[in-house]
Amino acid sequence: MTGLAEIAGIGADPRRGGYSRHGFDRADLALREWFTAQARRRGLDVECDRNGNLWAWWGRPGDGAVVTGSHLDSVPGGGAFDGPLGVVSALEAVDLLRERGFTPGRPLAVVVFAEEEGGRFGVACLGSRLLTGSLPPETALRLSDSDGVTLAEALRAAGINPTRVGRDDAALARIGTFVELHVEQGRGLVDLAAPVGVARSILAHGRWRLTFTGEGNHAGATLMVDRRDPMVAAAQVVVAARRAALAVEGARATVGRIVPNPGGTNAIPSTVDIWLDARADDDARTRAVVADITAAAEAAAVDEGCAVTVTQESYGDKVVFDPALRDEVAAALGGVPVLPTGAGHDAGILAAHVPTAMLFVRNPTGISHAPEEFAEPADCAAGVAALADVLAHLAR
Ligand code: HGY
Ligand code: MN
Ligand code: MN
Ligand code: MN
Repeated sequence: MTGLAEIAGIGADPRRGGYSRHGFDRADLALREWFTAQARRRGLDVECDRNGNLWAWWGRPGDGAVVTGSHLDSVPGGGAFDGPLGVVSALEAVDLLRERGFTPGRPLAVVVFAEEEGGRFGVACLGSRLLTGSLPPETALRLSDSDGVTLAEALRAAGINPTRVGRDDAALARIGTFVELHVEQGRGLVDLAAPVGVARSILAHGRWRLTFTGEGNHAGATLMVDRRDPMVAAAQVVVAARRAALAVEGARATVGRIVPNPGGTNAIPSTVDIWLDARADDDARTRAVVADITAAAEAAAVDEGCAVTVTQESYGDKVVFDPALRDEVAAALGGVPVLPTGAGHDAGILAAHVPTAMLFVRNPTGISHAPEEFAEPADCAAGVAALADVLAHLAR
């Protein structure tokens, strides 16, 4: 796709592989500039809302609009499609509708939500959570990145006034229907032999930080029996996460990030932060998995003479997309498959406020949040055509 090729050089991460593009960092700001230029080139009016989300309007902005889009940020070392495919497809769908001579009967906008992955400030879907009021602005503004830069500072540096961040009823009222196109992040559409599908639901999911505190000391001079090593306790969490998720049908638990302090090879750490991502089919199952892992963490801390604190950093209950809209969209596409997903999306946040639907494009690798994430050009084109059909149907 032309749009993906245009941004291929932005935020490439030679060390990790793939892309590292995080909210309001240098790569993200370049991507936001690229989007603004692309939208203006198409004669769309671009604005940045109070929460750093970008909107490009086809026609006059107004209430009850048909809105489509996704995000441009990535996980550390992520793929090229998660997020950007939805943004690029939205712009290309506008082109296609114009080629077809279509004029929207309702306002239509393309949106780019800020920091969807939480790769910099830790909270996923930051822009959509702030917009809908599901994250208090005072909590958000205090979030900081690994260099200690707060969200408030990052926003200010990007020219966004942090004192205006928070629930934006006017912006929300303008969304009549939201449709997000996204690369599929599993093998659902491969198994169904379909290039495009419609989302049914999103697993309940959240992130927790466990901080173990022990005693920093010398790796050579400290006898094994004298240690209070928080890394040993943290290691039990990795094993407990696997065991706890396997005990609950459909649950998933992942430790993808561990940060020891001070982080020297020849030093027993004084503290270890370890992040848990847990998901399951409903709130009760997810909470049960996390309770099980928390109990294991506490027992491991006691065994090692350490302390542990557990902090929920973000959470979203199970999302079931609007069944009437879902069926309408699937029917408008000639009866494409409807499938669930284990991945979170801004669409999942918006679904609690406005009728929301998602389109998935087949991913032959079944891999996501990794450089191998992929979609065939023909399937991307099918996604654009499907999105254009859906937008034409909704904005007729
Ligand atoms: O982590 C997720 O599920 C999403 O891709 N942000
Ligand atoms: Mn993602
Ligand atoms: Mn995504
Ligand atoms: Mn020494």
